[in-house]
Amino acid sequence: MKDGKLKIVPVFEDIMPQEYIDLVNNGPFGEDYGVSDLGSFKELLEEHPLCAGCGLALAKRLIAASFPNPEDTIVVGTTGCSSLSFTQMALHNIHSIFGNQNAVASGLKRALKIRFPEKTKDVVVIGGDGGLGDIGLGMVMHSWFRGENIATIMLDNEAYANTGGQESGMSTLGKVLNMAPTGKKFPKLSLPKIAYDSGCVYTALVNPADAKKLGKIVRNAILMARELGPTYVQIYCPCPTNFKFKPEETLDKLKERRKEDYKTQEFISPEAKQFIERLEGEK
Ligand SMILES: Cc1ncc(C[n+]2csc(CCOP(=O)(O)OP(=O)(O)O)c2C)c(N)n1
Ligand code: SF4
Ligand SMILES: [Mg+2]
Repeated sequence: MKDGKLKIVPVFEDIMPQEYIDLVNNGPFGEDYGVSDLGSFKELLEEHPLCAGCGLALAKRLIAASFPNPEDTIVVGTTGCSSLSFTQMALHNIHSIFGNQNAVASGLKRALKIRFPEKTKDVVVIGGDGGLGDIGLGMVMHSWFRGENIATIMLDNEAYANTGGQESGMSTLGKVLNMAPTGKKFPKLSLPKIAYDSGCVYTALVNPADAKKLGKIVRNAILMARELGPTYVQIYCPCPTNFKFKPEETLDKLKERRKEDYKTQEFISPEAKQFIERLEGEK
């Protein structure tokens, strides 16, 4: 461990897999680490439970490489495939009941500010489209209305993947899924725009084919959430299992959608613009 901030609890030392020990010893903690450094250690242990070719695994690796301060970051997840691999990453993680994530994150952030006034602790929600865009949408939006200092990241696989493929608000118009045999009857929600209108100072739609851009967006969203207010990032995560394509085709799917409706796009408020200019000026 480089700076001693993240440690394996001594009684577990002799039963932890070597891969996890390597992650804690050689991970990004206390280092200036980014997407370009991916591959210098395993951000996500190989024995994770996500399917081969899962877009969530790719997005999570990129996100983990982009945290500005991983040792002082707490991820709040919620039920679904999106939450399955947090324990295979060296991240502080809370699992909340389905849909409650932004309420839990709001309370946690407020408590951390009181408990550690001299330190910066980032609270980042990472959840699926069903948890964030449907069932938890009320709590998500109220955290934005209240101006909570949290970043919210949606891993958008455009379906309820973990329960076998029901449509979500984020599924595209007409999409037929295992448990949506007649096709989606209304269009995909424009959540980045809704988030912007609901008080987020910065929102973005991200295609992981633009990996470096994803890194920058996630980092900026977390830094802005600290100082300015809520931020929202929506990342496309293709699901081979429910959308019935081969695991090795995931990158092709990303590139196809980048040409269509899933281009990386930012919605930047004037204060966020000033903030980004300040950050770039400090480099
Ligand atoms: C309160 C509640 N309602 C429903 C469920 C059943 N459930 C578990 S995962 C899931 C779908 C998750 O979809 P999404 O948030 O998009 O995550 P994904 O699995 O696609 O990553 C549902 C409906 C639950 N666990 N708890
Ligand atoms: S069902 Fe889809 S989203 Fe869930 S782990 Fe498998 S590929 Fe990933
Ligand atoms: Mg989903």
